[in-house]
Amino acid sequence: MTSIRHPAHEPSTPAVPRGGDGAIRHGFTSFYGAPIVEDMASWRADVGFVGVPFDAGTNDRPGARFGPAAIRDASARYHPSEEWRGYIDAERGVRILDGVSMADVGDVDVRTVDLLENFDIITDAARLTRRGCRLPVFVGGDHAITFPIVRAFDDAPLTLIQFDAHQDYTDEKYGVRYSHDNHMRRSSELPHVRQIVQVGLRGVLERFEPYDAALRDGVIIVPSERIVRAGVPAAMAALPGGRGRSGGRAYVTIDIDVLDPAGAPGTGYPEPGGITYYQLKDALLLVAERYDVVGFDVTEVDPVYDAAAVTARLAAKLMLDLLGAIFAA
Ligand SMILES: [Mn+2]
Repeated sequence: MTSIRHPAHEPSTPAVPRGGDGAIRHGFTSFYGAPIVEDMASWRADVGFVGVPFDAGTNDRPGARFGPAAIRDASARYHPSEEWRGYIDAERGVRILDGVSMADVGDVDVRTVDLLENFDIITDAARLTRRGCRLPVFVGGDHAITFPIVRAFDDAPLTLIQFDAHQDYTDEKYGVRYSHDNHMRRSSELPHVRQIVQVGLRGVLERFEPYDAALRDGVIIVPSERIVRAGVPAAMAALPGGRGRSGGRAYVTIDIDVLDPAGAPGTGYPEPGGITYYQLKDALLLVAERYDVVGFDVTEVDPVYDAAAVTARLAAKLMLDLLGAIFAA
């Protein structure tokens, strides 16, 4: 009987228990198979992933709390082999993330407590994560999480760039001020948020106040249809900043519903229309070229409404695309 054995008996992933090289790997998933952080005081990595399994800010269809688990699972087949030498972007013929180290920090310790108490926990988790890595990546969760995350980036001014079908700029509705429909307005009130850019807006708005307020506040709006009709470079010409990242620091927040729900059905608020995966990828790469991206999040992936896990897989791929552009030489 012949035994089939890996020639060098090398581990297929760094997620291996001590002594298990080449024979045993961890059965639990981490983002992209990245090593799991075991000591918050001593870890260091270029990229730190943290899940935010929170959807108490959703006002219609819940389930985004399962987003981190679904995206971890979907990302497992994207783990880089060959000693973390990154990947080859097969479409552009370039190597990405070569030598860039990644770690999975874990999930924010969301609890059955008051909404604002959970926000404080999320902000604390974001600050802790920032300490160990150059670029933290937050995986939601509903979009309400972006405000407590952005709060943790208060050491210097930044531009907040949002990809979303919806503005999420409502000040207050029925006394609610902190849902996934309010977070951009709350972030706009933070002194370190100097400019807001909203990409992908579409649909109809029943209330005029949020839209008018955004215009009054100098928010730059790039509607979805402009991207579809004019193309990404022309539509994104409205953004300040140019090559060489002269736009300064930016935090990027991606609501997966910016995409056409035909291609990304797994989300709580599907909105007809929207952009394609390639258009979003191009727009993200353009942002990474013009700005110094200091962190980003992906929100509103909801496996409860997903079909064949395509939305989670898409999110996992987009995160790699954006990381590749951020760490491009
Ligand atoms: Mn949103």
